Amino acid sequence: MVSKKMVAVVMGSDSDMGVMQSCIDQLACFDIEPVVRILSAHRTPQIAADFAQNAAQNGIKVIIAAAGMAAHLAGALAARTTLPIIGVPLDSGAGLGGMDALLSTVQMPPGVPVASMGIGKAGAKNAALFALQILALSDEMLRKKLAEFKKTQEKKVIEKDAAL
Ligand code: RP5
Repeated sequence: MVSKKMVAVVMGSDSDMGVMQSCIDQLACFDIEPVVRILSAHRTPQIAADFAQNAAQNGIKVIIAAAGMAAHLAGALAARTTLPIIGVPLDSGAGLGGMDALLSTVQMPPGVPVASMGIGKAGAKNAALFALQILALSDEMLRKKLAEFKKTQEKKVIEKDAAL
């Protein structure tokens, strides 16, 4: 049985919330209310480290970590826990389109994996779905809900195609 606080959604700044709300909303569609925190690898390094170190014993199973610019948050958390870390690189408006954050998130050294999603809102939504898929490995009800989600998504595209 999935409990509501099994997923954490952390982000480097409150300015990231606009995009990360779509991750939180997607989790809510599956009755998951995540632990949401603003933690920064650079501005609050010790608090971020403590969060990662204590996450498993606090009942968290998956951590979604979003950040822009030199996005070290996902990697910094991954260094301190064996929980799966899903990274969401964000476009901070620095003129690089989020490529700065993408490379900072995805190019982890061997031994410290981060599952990086794509940049921005699509990545935020996919992070939620990926977290749900991890939880669904040990939750049959959740697996069924995810299968229904895919069917509904397929139906919507078919209807749009038919309406052309
Ligand atoms: C990153 O720097 C944050 O994740 C955010 O995307 C970016 C800019 O932060 P603010 O200056 O808006 O707080 O650490």
